[in-house]
Amino acid sequence: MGSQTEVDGTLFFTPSEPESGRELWTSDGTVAGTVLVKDINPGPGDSNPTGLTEVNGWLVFQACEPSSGCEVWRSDGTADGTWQVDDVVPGAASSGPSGFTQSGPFLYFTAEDALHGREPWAIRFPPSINRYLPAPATATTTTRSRSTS
Ligand SMILES: [Ca+2]
Ligand SMILES: [Ca+2]
Repeated sequence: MGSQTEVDGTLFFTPSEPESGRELWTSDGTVAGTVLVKDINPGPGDSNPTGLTEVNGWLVFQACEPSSGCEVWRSDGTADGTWQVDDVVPGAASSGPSGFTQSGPFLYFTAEDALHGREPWAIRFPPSINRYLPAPATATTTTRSRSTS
């Protein structure tokens, strides 16, 4: 079980394995090309990726890990290219993002925080730039605002 989607001919799916738990995998259709992208929640705990959605040639999804909870992640199919887009509810609490859609420079989704409840959010993405930036840079190169529409 788990969700799956295809981005540029690459299949992403979320099997559960004893060593890594339920994590993001990718496959090009061959056995050798079927690999764990990243053990987002290190060890046997699940990151349980859900809501796998193609947005401008990369994958956006929700994943969970202990330090930040369940938040927005993206992947280009490599470990280095898989990182958390934003910790919408800072720290271990989860925003539970879902319903990812892309419109213009924005990624839209719904997320929940204590102040607003579940509401629409938008993150500005210049994908042609972000796609190739190393992970630590994302915190300073993405800006976030609540959707007003
Ligand atoms: Ca894991
Ligand atoms: Ca969080």
